[in-house]
Amino acid sequence: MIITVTLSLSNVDRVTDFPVCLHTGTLRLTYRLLRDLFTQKVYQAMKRISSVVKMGIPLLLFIICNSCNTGNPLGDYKGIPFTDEAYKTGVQSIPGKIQCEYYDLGGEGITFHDSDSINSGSGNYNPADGSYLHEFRINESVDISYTKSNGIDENPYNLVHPEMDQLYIGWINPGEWTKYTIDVKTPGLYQVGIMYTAHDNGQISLSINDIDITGPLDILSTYVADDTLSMRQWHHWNYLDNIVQVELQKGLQTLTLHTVAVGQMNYDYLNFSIIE
Ligand SMILES: [Ca+2]
Ligand SMILES: [Ca+2]
Repeated sequence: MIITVTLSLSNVDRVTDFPVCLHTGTLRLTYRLLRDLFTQKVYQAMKRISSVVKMGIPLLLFIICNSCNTGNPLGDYKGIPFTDEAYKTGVQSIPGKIQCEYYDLGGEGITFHDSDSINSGSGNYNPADGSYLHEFRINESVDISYTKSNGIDENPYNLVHPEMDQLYIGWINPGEWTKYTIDVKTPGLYQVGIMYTAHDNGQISLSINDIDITGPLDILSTYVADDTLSMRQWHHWNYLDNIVQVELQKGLQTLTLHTVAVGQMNYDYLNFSIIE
C-alpha cells in the first residue's frame, strides 16, 4: 500500500522537500524557544512550544507514511518504460499484448540480459539505412528484427500467418531475459498466449516483480522438415493461446520473460487474456 501525503508548507514545492523543510523549521523554532526561555519571555516561549508540537505531528505522519512506502511493488527497480518517436504509450497494459521488443530502458542487467554486446538484428542482419525497422534499438545488445514478406516470414510453412513489419526479439540464447513495466488494469486469472517461432523445442518462464510465477514452460518447435530453406526454420510462426494460466494483482509491476532452455526462438508478443 502506498500513502502519499500532500502538505501545504511555505517553500515546499515537492513532497520530497518536506523533510528538509520540516527539520529546518523545527530547528528554527527550537532555537527561538531556548532564546525566549533564556531571556525570560515566557509567553513567547509557550507559543514556541505550541509550534514545535504542531511541527512534530506532521513529522510523525511523515515517518509513518514513509515506512508504508517500503511496500512499493517496483522497489528500487531502475528501469523506465520504453518510448521512442513512434511508440509513445510507455507502460504496456494487461489485459492485452506485451510487445517483446518494448522491454524497459535501463541496460544490461537492469532491464535485460543478453549473451553478447551487439544487436545481431538492427544494424547487422538488417543493415543501418536510416529506417525505423532497421535501426530499432540499434545500440542495445538485445537482438531485434521484424517480419518480412518475400517468402521469409510470409511463407507456406507458418502455422499462424504473422502480420508483416512486426518487431520481434530473436537470436535467443538460454539465460537471456527482458523486463517490462506493466500495468494490470483488472486483477484476476489470466491465460497467456505467445506469438513466436522455435527452431527446436524451447522453454521460457515468466516472473512478476522478480519472482518466478510459472516455472519452465514448453514452447513447441515450429520446425517443418519439408521446408528445404534452412534459414526459414527460424521463421515459421505460430501462436499458442494458452501456455500457462497466472493470477495477477492489480497495478504497476514488472514482468520478466526468461529463456530457460534451448533458445533458437523468436518472440513477437505475449498476450494476456482474462479468464475470470
Ligand atoms: Ca545480442
Ligand atoms: Ca512484437
